[in-house]
Amino acid sequence: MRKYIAAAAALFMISIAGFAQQSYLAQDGVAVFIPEGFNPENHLPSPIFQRDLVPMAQLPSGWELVPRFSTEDGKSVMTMNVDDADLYGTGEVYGPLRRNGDRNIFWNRDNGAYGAHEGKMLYQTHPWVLGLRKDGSAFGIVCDNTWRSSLFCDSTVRYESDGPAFRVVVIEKATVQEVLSTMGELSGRMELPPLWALGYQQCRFSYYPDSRVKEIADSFRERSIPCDVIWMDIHYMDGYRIFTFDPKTFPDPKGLNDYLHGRNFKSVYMIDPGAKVDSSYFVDVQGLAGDYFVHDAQGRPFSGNMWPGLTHWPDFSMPQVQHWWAGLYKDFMAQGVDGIWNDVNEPAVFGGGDEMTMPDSNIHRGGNGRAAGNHVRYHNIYGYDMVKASRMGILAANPDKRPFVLSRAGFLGVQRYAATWTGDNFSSEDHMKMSIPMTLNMGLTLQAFNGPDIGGFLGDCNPQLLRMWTATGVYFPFVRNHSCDGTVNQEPFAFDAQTEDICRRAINRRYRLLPYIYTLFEECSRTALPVMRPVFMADAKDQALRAEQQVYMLGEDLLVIPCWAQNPALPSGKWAEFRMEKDTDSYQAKLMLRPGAMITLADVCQNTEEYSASTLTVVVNPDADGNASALYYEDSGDGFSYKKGDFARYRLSARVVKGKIVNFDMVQIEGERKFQGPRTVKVLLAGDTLGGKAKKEKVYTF
Ligand code: NBV
Repeated sequence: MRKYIAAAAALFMISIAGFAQQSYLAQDGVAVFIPEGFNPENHLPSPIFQRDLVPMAQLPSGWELVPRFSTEDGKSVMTMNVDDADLYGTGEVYGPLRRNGDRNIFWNRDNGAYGAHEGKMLYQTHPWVLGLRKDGSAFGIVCDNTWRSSLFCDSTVRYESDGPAFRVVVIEKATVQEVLSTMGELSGRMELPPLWALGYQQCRFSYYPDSRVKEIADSFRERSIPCDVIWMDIHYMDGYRIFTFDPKTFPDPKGLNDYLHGRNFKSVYMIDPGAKVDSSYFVDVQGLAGDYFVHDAQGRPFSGNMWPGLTHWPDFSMPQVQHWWAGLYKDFMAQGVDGIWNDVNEPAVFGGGDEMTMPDSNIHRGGNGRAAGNHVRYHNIYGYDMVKASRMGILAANPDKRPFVLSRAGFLGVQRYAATWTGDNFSSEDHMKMSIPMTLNMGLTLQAFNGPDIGGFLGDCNPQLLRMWTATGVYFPFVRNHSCDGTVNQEPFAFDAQTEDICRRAINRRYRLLPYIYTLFEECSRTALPVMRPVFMADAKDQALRAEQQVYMLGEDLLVIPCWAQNPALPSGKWAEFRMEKDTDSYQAKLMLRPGAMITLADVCQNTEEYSASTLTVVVNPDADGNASALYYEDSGDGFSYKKGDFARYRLSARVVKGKIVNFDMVQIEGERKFQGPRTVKVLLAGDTLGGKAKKEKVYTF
């Protein structure tokens, strides 16, 4: 750290009151601004950046975006003039895609139905603004600060913190894509998830006893509705004690997981952060013996109320607690558990004041270069630190498998450790529609792997809503239907036969699209480009696309237009509709393919264990010259051999002359994985309908 301060001082530049005391370039297009009074002990090492942002050079002259720092009413404030740029990102918030004129309050909060603070204070904190100028050039602003804070976006971006002076990092690039990939290099990207995590997932608070879990799983298979994962919410635990199973309702967890595995399902189990205060409970006993729990202002283990009653919360800021917590997963995962769901890790505390959390005066002791601090500093990274330890634990327990962790709370940088979902939404059309800008902005904040509770969590879903939401949501990165205790059942088969058919059709589409979606996830893990993207990314110069939030893109080739979208702004050019099935229904989204693109589909399967790439269907929309191309990625779907070359990236190319496919090729351009052929590839034009005998289909064998 000393090295860092000395080097920064050497590049001292601006001395005008209010502006940064020091500023420098850390790499091309990445500027760091350090205010007067900045004390690295209050902020570093940063949870956002993976490495020190040490000085490389002076800021180039004419550097446009410069923060102004001040102290107002005891708050540390940063303002920055961004003129008429359109603003995005800002993480998880209930509000429009285009963030101009809107605010975020950064204090991770349990916020059912987004009812408190008008949905501006949700479960996660991302002090990150992505800007797009009229000419298509772009920038990113990071306020490298964990303390309670707020953000207001307009022609001036204003960020206020309850903590001490913080540094600001500005990324300047020619495009949004470049800003995101630069930020991905600095902050880290989502790790490639296992293929099964991209399948359809079924959840409820809660499926219990274990016979009900089996019944749900069996229903999917009997009804031929594809599904990969069944989720276990808190009722599986023994009196809400984490890392235990209820002896009455889940007497044989290994047997249950074997049952699910036998039918090609995976299981994900909830683990909350709080441990029940109980002198005969091993987690509490170990936590007290090791002094692992968060302290109150008097230095005693803090206790408050949560599901199990009186509860202690691990102090995840401490390295020894990270290791202890990680170790708890060993025996748990050995029961055949496939994935972990870390909930209520804002942390939520029943009766914990207005914002339902711990007192500000609680103490987190830090370590590994992080100073001890109060809850105002550590609150927003509590969930982040928790899932970091969880990921470490499940990786240690199953070193040959890609970990899957879902977290409710998060902080910028958490994309390295966990996927997230958008918390406790409501079963309403409004929340269904709002899930699009929410998930898009999360993707523009590096948290690509996220999505809402499909069907809505709170309140009763109904057939109409489930049809629309499933048909809208199956293209999201994370696809899970989930609902609250006490609400009506909302599985795809919970209502009537028509609703079931519509949901099945939509979910079938998800499974057919897996080759394309998996290719996008792999791209995201290398480049940080989001899986689900706003349409303005198709054409950054087209101002009409800047606020469009009804329709969205999957990658850069596929446009999704939900059935309810009214007069959406669409990217120009000859995007071609392609029909996924002969007999369809009015709820399915309209899918359109970019000119010059092709999309790779698999046959419908019931789960990713059955997924096969030996028959692919490639849909082509040629450009004006008759050409189309695409990349397609495959690997073993789990494990880490892909990091050692066991993958294959193919370049697909096609040529269309006078409406006929005259040439198609599939060439491996990277990786050592060889497909155990032969592989059949059906190639057809976007105008043809899949599922029937396509008129102009050609079949190739590789
Ligand atoms: O564990 C129960 C729920 C869970 O189903 C939901 O998804 C979380 O967001 N959990 C919150 C605890 C409180 C729910 C009222």
